[in-house]
Amino acid sequence: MKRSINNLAILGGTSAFNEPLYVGRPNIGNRERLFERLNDMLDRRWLSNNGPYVQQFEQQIAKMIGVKHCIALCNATVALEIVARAAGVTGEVIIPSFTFIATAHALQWQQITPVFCDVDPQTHNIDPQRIEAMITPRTTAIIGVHVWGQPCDVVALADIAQRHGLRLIYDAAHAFGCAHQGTMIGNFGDAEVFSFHATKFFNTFEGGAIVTNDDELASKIRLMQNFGFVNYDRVDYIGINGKMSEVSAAMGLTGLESIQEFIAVNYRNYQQYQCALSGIPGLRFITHDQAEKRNYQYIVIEIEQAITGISRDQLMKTLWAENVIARRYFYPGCHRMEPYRSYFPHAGLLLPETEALSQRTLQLPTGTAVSEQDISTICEIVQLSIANGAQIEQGRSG
Ligand code: T4K
Repeated sequence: MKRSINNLAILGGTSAFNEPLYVGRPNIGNRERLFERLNDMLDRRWLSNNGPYVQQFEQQIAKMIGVKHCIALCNATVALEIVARAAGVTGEVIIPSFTFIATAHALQWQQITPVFCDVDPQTHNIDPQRIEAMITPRTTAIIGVHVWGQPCDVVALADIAQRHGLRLIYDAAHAFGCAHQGTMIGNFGDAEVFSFHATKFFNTFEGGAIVTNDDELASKIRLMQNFGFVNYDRVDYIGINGKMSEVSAAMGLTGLESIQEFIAVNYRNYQQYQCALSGIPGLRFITHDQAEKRNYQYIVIEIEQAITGISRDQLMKTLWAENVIARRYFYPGCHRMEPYRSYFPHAGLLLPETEALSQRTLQLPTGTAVSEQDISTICEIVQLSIANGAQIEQGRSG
């Protein structure tokens, strides 16, 4: 229990947790089912290259999303690269800077220039009103990112893409299992990309998928992820090795059997955090539309130092001292990381909301590895830190 500021570890008290509590601890499904699958896989000696588990996994995801094609891949970063190439994307692509660096790197890795667009401070997603000013003759696509699983303004983005003849792709790394007005994420734009990395609420160790309703795009992607091979002796495109392994698909099939349970735990945690942290002046708790399907995999708060007296970074240090490894995704914004900061040293001038947002957001631990008691303690630390913000900033206990 942290009832007094003197108990805070940053001011000399004992850490609230003996072991670190992480953002993104993997959810693990039924181990016996996983081991059964792995045994079958070893018995049949089919470990990769479009094996039976990958095929089942793709079919189950396509069914769950209600989409025509799902191509399972080794991770979402390679998936973004493949989809960009398959969709004929070149030149410049408009993306938010408030995203994981992989969105930008996937483009730059192929000599495509990411052009950073500002975000809507309410939703944290790319602001459609700012996109058109960034379109140049070299622009070939927009990549929207459904940050924290909140869908982008898909109608406005589709309208801009259509009017300017641009490809529209979504980085849906955070949005597996989410929906927009009843339609599952995965059905928007030309294609959408999911991440099944270990830290996502649903994981395949490493993994990702491209989903699309476009037959031609799907068949190109399928060839490209396997070096471009049409058959043993014929290659039609420059391809890469983007394949998902059978081990990953076995984990995925097992995780799919528990996915509702993972979401239910995340939802319960979300409600507990919301209850404890809403109504605190200067703290904004990012809420989700509960009428829509959401995965609740990120607990996100914003800290307004002018009101709380404590900065986001000081609150993060205070939590780390307690062994709560809160994160500040996506600080400082892609445009402030290399190589982009050297390429576009003044990009920040066009990104005021991104710059401000990346100074005030913080993510707290959730998922099946975090207990109700853990969350109570984390919330107590946050409440206590904000109630004594100015003193903690000064390193004093009063
Ligand atoms: N687009 C977006 C919008 C994304 O957010 C991401 C990935 C991508 C694209 C690319 O997807 P992938 O190519 O990865 O499929 C993590 C993840 O590595 C990354 O996948 C994720 N987004 C990003 C938001 O977060 P970091 O920088 O937090 O570091 P990481 O993965 O080392 O681990 C974070 C914490 O999780 C660790 O401190 C401990 C804990 N952890 C991690 C692993 C891997 C565990 O407890 N167990 C584990 O097995 O990036």
